[in-house]
Amino acid sequence: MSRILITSALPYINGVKHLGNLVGSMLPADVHARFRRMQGHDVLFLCATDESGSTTEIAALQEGLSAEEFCAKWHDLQKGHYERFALSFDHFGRSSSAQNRKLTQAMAQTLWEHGFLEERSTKQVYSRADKRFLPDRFVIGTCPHCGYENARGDQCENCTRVLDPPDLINPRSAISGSTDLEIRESVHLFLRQAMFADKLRAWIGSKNDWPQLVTSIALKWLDEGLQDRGITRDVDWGVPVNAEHWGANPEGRKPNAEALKGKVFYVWFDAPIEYIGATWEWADARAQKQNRPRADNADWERWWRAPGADDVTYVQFMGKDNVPFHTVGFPVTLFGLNERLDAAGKFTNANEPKWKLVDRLKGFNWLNYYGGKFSTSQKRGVFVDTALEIQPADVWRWRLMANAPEGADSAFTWEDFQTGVNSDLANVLGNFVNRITRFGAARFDAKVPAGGAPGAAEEKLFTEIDQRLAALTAFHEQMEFRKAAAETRALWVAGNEYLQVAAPWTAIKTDLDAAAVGVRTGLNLCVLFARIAAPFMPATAGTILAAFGLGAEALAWPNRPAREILDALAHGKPFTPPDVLFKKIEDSDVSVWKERFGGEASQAEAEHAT
Ligand code: B3M
Ligand code: ZN
Repeated sequence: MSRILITSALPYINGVKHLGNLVGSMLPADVHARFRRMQGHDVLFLCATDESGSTTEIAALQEGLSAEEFCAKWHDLQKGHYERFALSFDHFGRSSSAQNRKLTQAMAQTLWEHGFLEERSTKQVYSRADKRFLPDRFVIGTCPHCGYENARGDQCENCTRVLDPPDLINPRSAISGSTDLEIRESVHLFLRQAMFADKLRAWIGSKNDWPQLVTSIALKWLDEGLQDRGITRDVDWGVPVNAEHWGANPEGRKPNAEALKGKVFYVWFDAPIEYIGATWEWADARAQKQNRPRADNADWERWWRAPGADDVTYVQFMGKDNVPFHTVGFPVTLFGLNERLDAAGKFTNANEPKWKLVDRLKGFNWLNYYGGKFSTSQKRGVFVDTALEIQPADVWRWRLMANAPEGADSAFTWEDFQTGVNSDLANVLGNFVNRITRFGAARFDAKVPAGGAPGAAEEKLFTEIDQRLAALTAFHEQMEFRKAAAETRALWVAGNEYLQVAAPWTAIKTDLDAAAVGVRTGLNLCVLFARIAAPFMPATAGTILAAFGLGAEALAWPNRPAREILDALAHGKPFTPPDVLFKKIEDSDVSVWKERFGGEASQAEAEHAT
């Protein structure tokens, strides 16, 4: 047993997330967390809403709420959505928490004192019409790299390049649409990323289990020449810069607190720190349950700081656009806390407990809706609230993970959804459980039959199950989710094939012992199938186990030989056939849903969707 820290990229606070957001980080992180818990590891699984930044301010303006009100409202709504999707976070925090504010400010101070922050006078876009600076997403224009016309000032959604608002061609205000803009000078703090290029390259080079998608994005950033990044902004909403408390840097200079007054940290500076902030929030919440006012620092530092955290494996999940911030931005923050510049400007060890960096990083491509993007504005595609109005969470979880955009972008279509759900769930898993439990109830008095001994059909089954379980375990450990789903299904199929051969319904006419072995093996297969389904479909797993009087304690990952697994239920143990597990999706459902959520988009629509 080891300790595993799992984080999912933090969803932006604004609005309801779509299924592509879900399958690109939170859902696979949950599947992995559940799998690791079942293996008996000590898992801490965290997420939070990402609340700082221009996106929040813009969305709050549109809803006529203050940023605080907006965040409070949407945090609760999002938390509810994820609970209904059975995402098993140990804590779902907020990047605006007091804990994260303290951490962000303290870390910035340390980075300054270690010599890794610099003040620079910068050119910012100022809107005369809006009477304010327009950082990041407050400016929209044409991407100078790929020509995409709706690029936002912080990052081009089309080519994923990181931008600076003055880079945009034909800029306009995202608040008013005004093009009456000017460039003004403003002092900002810059994180001196460029000097970490060699350290980053060596660190990334040491990660030989990272997927190629992740490594190539990270190296592309380094190859393009790492830029220092501005980590402060001229806006009101966010973590305030409190430079008046900071000490001198290695050159003996204090920051110009006056010039930095009223600014906040950039969202991508404080958001990853919330992974640590959420750990602190979790520790505080737990302390309160134990009637302590707050946690000791050691309670959360044991997940993050050496030497206490040396046995922790830290795994991050995210969509591909987030990869640079996790392979370059956040690691530089942590490097900069762990080391310092000496007076001569050389790296030296900072004599503090070291912060832990990510060990394994899983990135995802995009899930598209038919040929185009999911689009909030055009109401195309399925969002996490409405999805649950038409199908249970487990069905979505299964289908999304079986079709996860892992090696490449993938597309959601209602036709695939129907085929996948009907064949994998209704016909294969659902039908198996239904058939064997009903037959067993009718002919063996709803008790696990005794009698008989495994024969040739069972021996063949044991061999196949042993091989496939080993493969499935490895796929989960490697976080190869499509392969894990395919192998899970292959195990269910193997069970169906076995029942065809063992055919207890035929055997019972001539050989009661053979029928007993077939039913007993089949019932034990139900339990096994529930356990391997559990990371994907926790509710269904619970329903199947409950049919055998088993609770959550039975949710251990199967790691014994099939011969034992498939004779584990006590002979004579009563069971109750569950109701039909999955309802078939009809063609008529598909037409209704296509009408409601949109179907194949025209080329023009697909190109303009955002
Ligand atoms: N909120 C971006 C996103 O949801 C961002 C992730 C932050 S992770 C620290 O795509
Ligand atoms: Zn672009």
